[in-house]
Amino acid sequence: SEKKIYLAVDLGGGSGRVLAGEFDGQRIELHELNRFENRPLELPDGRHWNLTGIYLDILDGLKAAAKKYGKQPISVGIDTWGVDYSLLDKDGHLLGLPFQYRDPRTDGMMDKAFSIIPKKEVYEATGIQFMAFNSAFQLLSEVERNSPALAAAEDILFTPDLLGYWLTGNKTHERSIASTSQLYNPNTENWDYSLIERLGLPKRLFKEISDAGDTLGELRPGLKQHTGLKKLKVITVGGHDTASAVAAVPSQKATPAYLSSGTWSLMGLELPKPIISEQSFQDAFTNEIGVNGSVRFLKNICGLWLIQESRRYWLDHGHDYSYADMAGLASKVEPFRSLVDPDDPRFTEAGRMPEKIQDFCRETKQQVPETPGETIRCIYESLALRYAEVWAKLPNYTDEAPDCLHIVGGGCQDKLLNQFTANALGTKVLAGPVEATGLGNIIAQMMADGVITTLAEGRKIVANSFPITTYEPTDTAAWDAVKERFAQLSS
Ligand code: LRH
Repeated sequence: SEKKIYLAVDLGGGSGRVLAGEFDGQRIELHELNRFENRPLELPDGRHWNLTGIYLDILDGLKAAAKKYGKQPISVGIDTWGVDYSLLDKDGHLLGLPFQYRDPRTDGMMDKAFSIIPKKEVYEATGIQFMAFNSAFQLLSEVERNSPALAAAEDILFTPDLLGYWLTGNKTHERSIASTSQLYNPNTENWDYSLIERLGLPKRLFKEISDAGDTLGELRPGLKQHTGLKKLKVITVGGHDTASAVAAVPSQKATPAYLSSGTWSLMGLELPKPIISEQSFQDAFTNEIGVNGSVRFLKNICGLWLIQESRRYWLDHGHDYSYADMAGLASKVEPFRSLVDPDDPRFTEAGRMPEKIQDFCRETKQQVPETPGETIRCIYESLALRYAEVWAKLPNYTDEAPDCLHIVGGGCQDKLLNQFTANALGTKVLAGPVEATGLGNIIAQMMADGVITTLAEGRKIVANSFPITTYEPTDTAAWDAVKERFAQLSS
């Protein structure tokens, strides 16, 4: 019988891709139709996303789909990084290029927000970990500077919603991406209008929320012509990339433990209901919404951003290291020479990464990493130790204490980091699939198409379709011995 073809647009902070998933009734095979860099735009007014360029890259991917599959593709879904949004006027015109979450316009905005509404209350309403770049604080910065765009706006569309609008002409807020805003209440399952009003944000922007699996619309007629696709449904999927990644975690457990590894490391549990408690507040856990109504109870950890930015720095200084080169250099360095707190705020901003790591080590009276190998080893070990800290807290939030960690996403190709993670956790690590985000995007479309009915079925198909590599912990005593030293760094 004919295969069913689903298309996935998956945009990460560093790169984007358009994928085709071919489903033969048992297994999914993935094909890459287009892959492109997502390069930040530095303009006089700040850091933006080049979304119109990305839109053209997406159309190129759709063209490639038409060429490869003719009339076959059933639908497409779009997922992107979280929190960023675009403002549109009453006629659907874009009011300026969207800002990037790493733009410093949010400096001081959390404190400003907490002077209006106590921190604890914001957490009780949203269950979201406080990150300076959450949409709530980006929007507050627009209020503070009397942004003309905000005054003229009739709609706010998060990145996957904006691209969906450009493809179909229809606007929506998809739930998983809405939940990254820190304006969504996971208990009432709606926008928190009281929070929105108290922050002085225009209530009119926040409209009806749709769910993964809903149909957004058909590809606009002009785009059918342009791409050569005769028909194509656009489905709202887990629009937040992390929601899509978690949807494809190849586990059959009720509350699987995962690490979605890319620019960020998102580590946590999938839970049936939000947990917003004194303890989750103290531990700073987030409750984002998953596909199929689940809750992604997780922590944002600064992830491979540390590596990506170091690589970019060395490239600017004339050295082009591949990821394999970097792992090779790191493996030759003596263990636990220098450690950093990966979540130290200085690392969030772009630039000077190896120098900032040196500064941190100097200030904390450690050996200062001088070579790329020493720097990379420091990053890997520090990340693994941070994962272990978060891991240790997870059993407090589930009856089914996790006995293995699934690492999914691009970062799971990093064998040395996988092994370090198993060692630091003292637990088995299962690595794969690499393209979990694209697969979770496709699973939501398969549910919309009626070929599967539950997430569990989708996960089984993923597990049957892609290799998973197991890492058993080794050397755990040596890792346990540095945990105290590491804990001192993050106070
Ligand atoms: C990962 C991610 C993460 C968000 C961050 C802004 O790509 O979506 O879940 O917190 O980007």
